Amino acid sequence: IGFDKNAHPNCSSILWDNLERNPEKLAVIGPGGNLTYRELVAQASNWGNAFIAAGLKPGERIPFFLDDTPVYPAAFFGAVRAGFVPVLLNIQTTPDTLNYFLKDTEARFALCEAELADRFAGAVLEGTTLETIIVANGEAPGQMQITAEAFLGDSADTLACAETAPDDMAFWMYSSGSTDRPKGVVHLHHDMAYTQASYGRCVLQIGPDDICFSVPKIYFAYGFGNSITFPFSVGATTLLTSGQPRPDYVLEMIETWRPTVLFGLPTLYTALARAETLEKRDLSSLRQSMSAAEILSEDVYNAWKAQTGHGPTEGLGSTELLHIYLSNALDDHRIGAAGKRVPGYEVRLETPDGHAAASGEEGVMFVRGHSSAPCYWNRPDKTRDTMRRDWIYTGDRFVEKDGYFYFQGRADELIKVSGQWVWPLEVERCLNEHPDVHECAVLAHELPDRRMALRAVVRLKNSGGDCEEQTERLRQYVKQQLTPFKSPRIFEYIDELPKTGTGKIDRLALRTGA
Ligand code: 3SK
Repeated sequence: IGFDKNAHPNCSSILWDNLERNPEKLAVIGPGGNLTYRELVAQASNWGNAFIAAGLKPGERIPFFLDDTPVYPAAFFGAVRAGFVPVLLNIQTTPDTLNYFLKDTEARFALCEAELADRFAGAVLEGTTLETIIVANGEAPGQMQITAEAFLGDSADTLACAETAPDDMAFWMYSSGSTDRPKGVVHLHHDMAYTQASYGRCVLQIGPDDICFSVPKIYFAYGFGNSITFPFSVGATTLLTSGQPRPDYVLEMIETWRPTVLFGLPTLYTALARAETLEKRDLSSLRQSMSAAEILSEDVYNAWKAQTGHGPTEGLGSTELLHIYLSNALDDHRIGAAGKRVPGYEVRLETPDGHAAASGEEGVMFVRGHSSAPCYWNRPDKTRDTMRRDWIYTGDRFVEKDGYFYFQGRADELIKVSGQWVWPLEVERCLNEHPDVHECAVLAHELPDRRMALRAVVRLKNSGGDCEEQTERLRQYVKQQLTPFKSPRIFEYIDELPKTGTGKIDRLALRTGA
């Protein structure tokens, strides 16, 4: 892909380059306000200067506990240009984990959304080094809190770039494991530009006239690329919206702001495809839609295509690689596949005995590319497990056919039922094809005699009716489509499956009943 790492000593150039290229163009639009590139650079400079004036040291971390408003890119680019390290936190974090993040980052300054400012109190602050909480988009009533306006004061709206290098630490995100506490994923100054040179340029292909709308938030690596890296790299516009992305709200935002590219996850497309008002909505501004993280079901793909003229282009990435490394193409899509290798990334599948998997044979995926995080912060054990020389061990199992990769589940998710192994994903896919099922998750369930069984947690399209009959229908369906031992023993019905802050089904919450 012809990438020169040395041309990217500080990732703020992704924003600053627009000052010459198109200063009067809209960089950000949305309910939280519009900003031209000139205005956004000025605000980013205010933030960078204010952090310097507050006495932050080079490399010092600043946790961001922010929703998607113009403050996010302004404070992010100001911080990195001045040599500080934003830490992008999931705003749905529990108090206990927030306390852990604050301690892990050893931060003195944090930036938080006014609506969430009351979280920064009591046990959340215990044992941390926090001195100042800068509150954006509202009042700052709490202990140690100061409004963004007061913090920024009359700081200058030009900012010299700190002397950073391409391999210096630029920002962190946290990657959550299903059992362990989250790990701080360290990204370097050249990583954003690499995701643009690979996925951005080779797959996404947006241009300056595009308006990008990422429903997944900026704190999620996927949303970060969609809302910040890709639009700003080409002088396009990003639509930022805050609050819960309920389907009707998302549809209303599309009608109002007329984005050209939509980014979502399968859970979003499933909800949008089934929204009662969908057919009445004007979605004609959208010329492409992108999906990641999980595989879309065929009916949702087709429903979206029927409504917009295009199916969502699916890909798969990770926080460790910063963005997508497997993707379908805009004009060539295999339903059910995560896609092909994205140019700029090498991928390989390894069988359990350590050999390279042949085509059609299953293996665990390793990925290599110049946007990969070099380590997890302060976690040498986890770093050793995942960062193997310059390869990242993903823990995802795939089969490759004709260059397309088909996800088979996680390497650590196998469940033994009646002495035979079952991949929950296979059963979920089968149940999702049933016309009564909106979405579902299949989990391990330990019986009183210690044997394992399958438990399906199902959201039906229409609730009500006889539960036992419904269960029997679903049980028989799986038996016929797959094989009897793969049919879940236990069925539970639920109005809404819990989701993680990034929109994936929250298996941990389903497992622990949290
Ligand atoms: O889950 C994904 O597919 C993903 C995509 C882009 C960036 C980050 C992630 C986790």
